[in-house]
Amino acid sequence: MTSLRSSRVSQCHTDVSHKNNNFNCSRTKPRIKFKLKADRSDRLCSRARASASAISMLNLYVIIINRVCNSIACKVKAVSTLHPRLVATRKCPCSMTVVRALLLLLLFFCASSSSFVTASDQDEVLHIGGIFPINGEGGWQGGQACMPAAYLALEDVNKRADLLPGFQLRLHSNDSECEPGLGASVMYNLLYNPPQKLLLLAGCSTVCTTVAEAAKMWNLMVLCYGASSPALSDRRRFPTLFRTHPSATVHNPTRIRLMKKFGWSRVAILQQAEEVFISTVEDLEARCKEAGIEIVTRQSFLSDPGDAVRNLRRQDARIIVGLFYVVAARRVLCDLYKHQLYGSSYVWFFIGWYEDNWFEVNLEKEGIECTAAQMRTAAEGHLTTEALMWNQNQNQPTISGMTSEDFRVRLNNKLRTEKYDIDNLRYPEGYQEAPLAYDAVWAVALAFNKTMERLMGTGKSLKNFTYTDKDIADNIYAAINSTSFLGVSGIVAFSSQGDRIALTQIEQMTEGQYVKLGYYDTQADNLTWLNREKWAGVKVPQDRTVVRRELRTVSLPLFACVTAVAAAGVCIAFGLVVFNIWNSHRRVIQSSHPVCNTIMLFGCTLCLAGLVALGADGRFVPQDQFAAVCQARVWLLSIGFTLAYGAMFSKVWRVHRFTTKAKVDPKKKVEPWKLYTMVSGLLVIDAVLLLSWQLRDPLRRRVELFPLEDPPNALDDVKIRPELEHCESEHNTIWLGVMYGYKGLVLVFGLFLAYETRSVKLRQINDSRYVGMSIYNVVVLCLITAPVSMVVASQQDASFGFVSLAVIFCCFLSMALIFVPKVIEVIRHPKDRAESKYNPDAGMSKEDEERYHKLLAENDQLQQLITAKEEKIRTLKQKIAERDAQRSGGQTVIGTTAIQQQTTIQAASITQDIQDEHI
Ligand code: ABU
Repeated sequence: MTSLRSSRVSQCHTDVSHKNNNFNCSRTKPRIKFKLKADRSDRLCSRARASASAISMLNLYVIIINRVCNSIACKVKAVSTLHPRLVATRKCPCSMTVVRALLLLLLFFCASSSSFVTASDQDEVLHIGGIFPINGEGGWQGGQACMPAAYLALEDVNKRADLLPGFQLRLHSNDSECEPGLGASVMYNLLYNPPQKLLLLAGCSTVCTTVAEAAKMWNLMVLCYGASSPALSDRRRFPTLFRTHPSATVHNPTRIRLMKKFGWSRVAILQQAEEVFISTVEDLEARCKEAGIEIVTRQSFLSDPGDAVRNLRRQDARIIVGLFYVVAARRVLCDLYKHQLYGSSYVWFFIGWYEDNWFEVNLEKEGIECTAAQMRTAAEGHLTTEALMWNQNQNQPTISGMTSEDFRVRLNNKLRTEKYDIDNLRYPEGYQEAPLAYDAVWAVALAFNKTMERLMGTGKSLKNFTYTDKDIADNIYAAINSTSFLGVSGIVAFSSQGDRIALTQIEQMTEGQYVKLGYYDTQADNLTWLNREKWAGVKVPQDRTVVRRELRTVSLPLFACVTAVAAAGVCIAFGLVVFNIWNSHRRVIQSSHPVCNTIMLFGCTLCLAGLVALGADGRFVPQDQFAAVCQARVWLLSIGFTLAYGAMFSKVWRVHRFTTKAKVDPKKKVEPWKLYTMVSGLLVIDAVLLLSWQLRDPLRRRVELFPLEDPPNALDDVKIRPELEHCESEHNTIWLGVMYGYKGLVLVFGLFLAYETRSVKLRQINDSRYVGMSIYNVVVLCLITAPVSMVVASQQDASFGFVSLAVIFCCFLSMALIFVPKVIEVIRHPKDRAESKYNPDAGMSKEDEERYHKLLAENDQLQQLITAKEEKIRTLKQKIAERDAQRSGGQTVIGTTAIQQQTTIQAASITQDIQDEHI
């Protein structure tokens, strides 16, 4: 594209407009109104020429002379214009003979030259057809510039005496609008209307495809000056096709080379649904695969690219190769502006043959909803790749004697006469390809020249070519195939597929202008890089969003707190085990089945240790050891639960058995083995289930992925992918169902037993009521925690916090309920005897308490009664003593003895009274 910018002119050529065709160029719009009556006029010319040759030249001259003389003699007006002095003369003067002779000579000369022209028109003109896309709505309307270029070439070729000597090349052309149907119609018109065409020029891939596919039926060569479709490189499908336009596949090695240069290995493709782009994409896909470049998505559209652009965004496409005609390109640009697929994170590869200002023209006409400024913004930074279509050596004379810059000047002049605003850089479509059209005509002339030489000895001539003449067609084919010359587009040569071999150039839109970045020679794999690229961001855009995986772990403070509390719980449990053993001789301990309590404590310890394992996630544990942590969690929590809860369960179970048996010896002891058997039974079931789970379907690390999140310091191309580790086996739900089912049953049954024995007191199991309370607590917490923890499983902190709280609460409460009363009792009554009188764990029932208080009250009454009787005895003794003192004398001794006996009898009688009362 930037070849437009190079403006060195070494030589100027006068513009000569073509004679046989009629162009009408509107002044207001640089759009060609194109009327061609060439076929009809040619037909008439041929007929005229044919009749002229049939009449005897001499007769013709005589007739003409006589007529002229008669006319002169009979005051014909026209003669007066020839010779004003004769106007006054009424009759032919004597000198009429001289005039007659002169006229005869003149007419002979004219007739001779006319006879020469007529012969030339009839026999020495080689006709070719031209199909130019000019006034269409979509596609490539490159005929706007290519047709004037072709006619320039025609003039130049026809001027060359050494080329097609004695022959003129004539072009019969019409507009195809880049519509294959219309193109076919133009072709049939060219073929079925005389004169015989020797070759067709065509432009626009869709039309070329149709024309070239049909032309082989007429043994007609087709030379495409503006068709890039890789599909045209199929020699079997298009055996008579050549093109000066390189195949669009020449861009693909360049694109791949650039992708490698910038380290892009993930690209997307957006294409218009046309064969030219489909076949280009197929080639690109194959090359990407070969180069290890992933094509993340391939989106295509017919006319509205909206959905396709949206999909690109959804797929997080960053490097996008866009293949579409320019009208569609404007729609794409507007859509990518709307969906913000531009800027520092995106790189678009567009086709390089759009005109320089393609993104800001025709917006209103085509109903584009973006402003020119928005289009400029969206277009900024995109890359283009294009085959070089102008000879890069601007001072190098080409086959026509012009340099490419001379050609540019001539073409510009010609386009100016057709009212294109070239001076304001408003170029018609196809300006880039104009050298290809120019060189195509030269290639035709050279090939015809060569064919003529070849046919010379065979008695055949090009002018005798018919659509059934395979021999001449083969000769033309061979001649084009071997054509090679330096044209204004560079070296013109054709590959075995009829393709043009070309260099590609890479450009970038920087501040609204195309800047040349470099060239790539596919054949030599040589990239010439000018280091002029500019990116909107600070660095080369990345080919994908950099996704940083971030493991969601349990928050450290929470884990630390839980670990500290769990450690404290473990210490307490060990302390209580020691307490249990230390005081094992005491009845309060003995009657509570200390081994069961120790098992319970051990279970609590395992559960608390399980909490540490539960919080030990990817922060502490390497991935390869995570499965072991998963197993540890399950084993610790499950076995811990079974031991702690099983111990309590077995106690309430025994109590229930005692209360439900018809006759139980109250003094009968509870055999400890029965309790241990219960715990062991539960433990065995647990172990069997866990072992089967572990062996058949072991727990593994499964990572749950969350939607992408923006990092705190949001960078365009970095996203956070949160992930959370889970312990799961293949049939996780089944195993969890079995485990929860089994433990749920034990919990519910324990709850039932605890409820049933809520007011039962057994001397043999003195703490059964506290155990019952503990069971209530565990059941309620477990039944809440299990489902809740499943619901919040994706929130690591909530889940861990909830489970930890439940386990800690259960363990601490159970230890407190079972051991605190015992500890208090032991502290209160450090001596065995005192403690044995009052058994706090036996729990004084209400009746006992009432009876006790009643006995105390009775005791008080009796004490009072004894005190009263003793007072009475003392009083009586005092009276007796006084009486004895009054009776002192002879009978003193006898009397004293009698009184003493009586007093003793009375006292005995009182004591008896008291005893009776007591009884
Ligand atoms: N460079 C113009 C190509 C047009 C086409 O292939 O249809």
